[in-house]
Amino acid sequence: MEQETPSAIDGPYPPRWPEYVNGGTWPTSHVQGVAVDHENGLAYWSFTQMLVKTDLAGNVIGTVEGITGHLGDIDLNPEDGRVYGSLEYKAEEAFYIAIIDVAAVDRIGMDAETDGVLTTVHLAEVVEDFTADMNGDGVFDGDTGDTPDHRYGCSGIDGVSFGPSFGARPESRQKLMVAYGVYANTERTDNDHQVILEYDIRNWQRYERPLSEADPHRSGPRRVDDKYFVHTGNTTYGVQNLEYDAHTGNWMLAVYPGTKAEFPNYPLFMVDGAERPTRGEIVGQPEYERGQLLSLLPEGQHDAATDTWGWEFDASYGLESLGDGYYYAAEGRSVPGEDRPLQEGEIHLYQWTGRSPTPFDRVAETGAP
Ligand SMILES: [Ca+2]
Ligand SMILES: [Ca+2]
Ligand SMILES: [Ca+2]
Repeated sequence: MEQETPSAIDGPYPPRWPEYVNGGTWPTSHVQGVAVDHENGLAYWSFTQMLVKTDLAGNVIGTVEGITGHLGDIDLNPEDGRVYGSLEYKAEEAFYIAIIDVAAVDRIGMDAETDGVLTTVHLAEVVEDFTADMNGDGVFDGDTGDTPDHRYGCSGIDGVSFGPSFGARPESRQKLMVAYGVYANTERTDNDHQVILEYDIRNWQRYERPLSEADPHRSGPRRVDDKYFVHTGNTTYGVQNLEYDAHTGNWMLAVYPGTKAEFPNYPLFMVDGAERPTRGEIVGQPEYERGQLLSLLPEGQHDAATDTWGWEFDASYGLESLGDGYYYAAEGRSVPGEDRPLQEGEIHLYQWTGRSPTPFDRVAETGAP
């Protein structure tokens, strides 16, 4: 009989993924996203102002620090081995995809601007929607949800994931999908969609520039390759984690639940990746508008009044599909530090069940903690 070897890391059973990985405690905001390098047994953690690289035992290999903006969700691009994450500078009206050459991250305390491991590509589409003066009073109200401004309620960007274009075959060219943040606001009807931008990044090298927080650059694609809308009801800051799951073929959208009483306000939504977008009305806009619409996977829980499908599972701090129906979901918390509270991040292993209302089972942890 053949023996399982430890290198069979993605074997279906028993799982070779550690049930638990600790990403450390850091003087930052909470963990925003996690990406795992399947081949090399590495994990990357976005801690809002810092990127942390660990092995799957939780040993810290290096960090990229000094980010004053908001580093959100991240994903690993299997084509070039680099980590791509959303990076916001709202006051400067600058929105980037940060691209981190993680192979070169080999020590704690590397600088995001000066150590040559991080480049940025600016997304003009986000600026247009974020800064839209929707009530036409000649004033853009800035970084607040308490306004009719910001088209679709756009607060910036957070969830990112590589995956096939919606309706395309799973093995087709991988696109970078970037989801909007959306302010919570119960007073308007034009903020009930998740908005996802699609980019083909094959030619992005010409746009990449070092990060300069003092002098934010605008180098990036002028136009988005495609733009999609998913009617979920308003959420609190939009898609926190976006993840394409090759095992089910679904796109997973983890959110902080919305606050509109008329919606079910689920924390997790799914879109069937095999389904083609349809062109139709983006409902609720101040003026009639059409766009590429995605529909929610008709599984899990259903709210008949709003025809909304969704699931019970909190993956707002991180969700990584490992393949073969295994996933890591992140948790984070404030812990006391010497001078100030620190943020601890960790990931736990889950297995797909597809059951409603919670489609994942946590894989039992054999050891501590
Ligand atoms: Ca205005
Ligand atoms: Ca986030
Ligand atoms: Ca992601």
